[in-house]
Amino acid sequence: MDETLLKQLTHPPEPTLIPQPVTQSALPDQTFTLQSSATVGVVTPSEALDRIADQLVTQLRRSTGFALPVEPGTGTITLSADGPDSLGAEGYELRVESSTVTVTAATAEGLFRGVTTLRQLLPAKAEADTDQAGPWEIAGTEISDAPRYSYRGVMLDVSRHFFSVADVKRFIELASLYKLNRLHLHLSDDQGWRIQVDSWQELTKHGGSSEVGGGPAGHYTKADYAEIVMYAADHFMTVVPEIDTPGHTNAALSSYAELNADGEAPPLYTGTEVGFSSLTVAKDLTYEFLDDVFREVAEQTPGDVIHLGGDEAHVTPHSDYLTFVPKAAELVVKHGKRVMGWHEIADAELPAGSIVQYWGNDQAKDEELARKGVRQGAELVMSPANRAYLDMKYDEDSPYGLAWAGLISVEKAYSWDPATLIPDVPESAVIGVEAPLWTETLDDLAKVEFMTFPRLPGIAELGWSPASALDWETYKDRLAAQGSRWEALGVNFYRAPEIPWR
Ligand code: TNX
Repeated sequence: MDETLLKQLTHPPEPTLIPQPVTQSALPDQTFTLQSSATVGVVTPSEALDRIADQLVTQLRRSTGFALPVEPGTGTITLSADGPDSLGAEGYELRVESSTVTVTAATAEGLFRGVTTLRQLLPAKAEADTDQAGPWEIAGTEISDAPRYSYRGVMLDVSRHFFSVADVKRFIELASLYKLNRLHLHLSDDQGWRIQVDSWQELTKHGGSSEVGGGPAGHYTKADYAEIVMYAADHFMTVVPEIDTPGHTNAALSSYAELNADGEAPPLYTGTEVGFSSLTVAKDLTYEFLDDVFREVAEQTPGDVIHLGGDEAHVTPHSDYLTFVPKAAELVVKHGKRVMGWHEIADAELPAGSIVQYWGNDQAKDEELARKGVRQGAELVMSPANRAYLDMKYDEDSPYGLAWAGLISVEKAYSWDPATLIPDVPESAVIGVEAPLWTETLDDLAKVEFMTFPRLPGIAELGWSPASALDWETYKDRLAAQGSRWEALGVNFYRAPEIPWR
């Protein structure tokens, strides 16, 4: 038999990683096979490293049935966070040889990213939760990797429809498989208030009782939120909580009559219109309210950012809006956090260290607001609605989703460069990307998964991989290989016809 053909037949298929690593080369004559006798070694164990090892073996024990003991020092698979600082906070090196696998990083976070890569190198059935037959082969390879951007996020709107802690945890698990590191939770909107605030208890008692379509709704207690924050941290994702202001506030206004200009509480709202509500900019109580809310949210949030919304304040007079944003922002800063907001906030004066989230649709006025933010010294996170919005339909036949920003195919979601999308923005101003998932039309996790997969991995790659690695033709082949992983994980993904699924 011809030698290359023999090699193709005996060698496992080429690795198909998402996001594409910075460098990867094959070690052609080496194939690693995970055996029942394998061990996982942790060099210089610590709580964080032990947890990473534990997450890995917990999954691999399920699918392989192997014992996979975790031991200090080197093992068949060795995890080390003693690597050089030159790898950066999230960088790692991974080497797969005939008899060993080594993942090296400078930090626990970097090690976690490397282990994420290792999981993708294993056969897809390694992600299953029941015993599978081997062999568990990985083609020899050498990888050196680090992210392009520090902010790689996904947003879940838990206000329009409420999602349980278990749902959010599953969402975290799936997002972290693609090296995302921020979970933005849209915790309040017209349709529902979702986070407990002890000093304003009606927010959840009353304001948490509604959602789009009048379904069961709900809210997170402080214990629930702490559980989400910790689970995210265990997956090296930082929670960015959003309290949307001054618009998108009907649930709060309905909970407290005194927050309204006329002192009358509007009814709860279960529709899907936007832009009809506003906090009362001239009332002192508005800022006492936000002081309490931001303080309690800040206390429970280890991350350094609070998102104050700021979008679509259509019934707030613009001069009021320009008064409101700096005052609200000052309260966020007072409680020790950086301000993040949708790009409308850039028209107002922003405190140092602010982050502007661009959600425009190629319109000049939105791009100009992003530039105005940058001129003030703000950093930019890119969430262009016509590319990164996971709630837009894929095509006309999509069973749910919206279409106001257009139809977003898998190719369209992937084919843009965060650094150059907005003209005349210096590259250094862009700190990353985020894919928002609004849930007006999504009332369960299966629908959330359908809109998220397969588009989210593309946004994750835009956030991680170097611009030179971004290429739709090769990406769609790599994406095709993820399908069997999602089958093993039970993900309800959309089998988009543009992807050559295997
Ligand atoms: C616009 S994007 C909104 C949300 C909607 C979304 C639906 C943004 C900052 N505001 O209130 O849910 O469109 O796609």
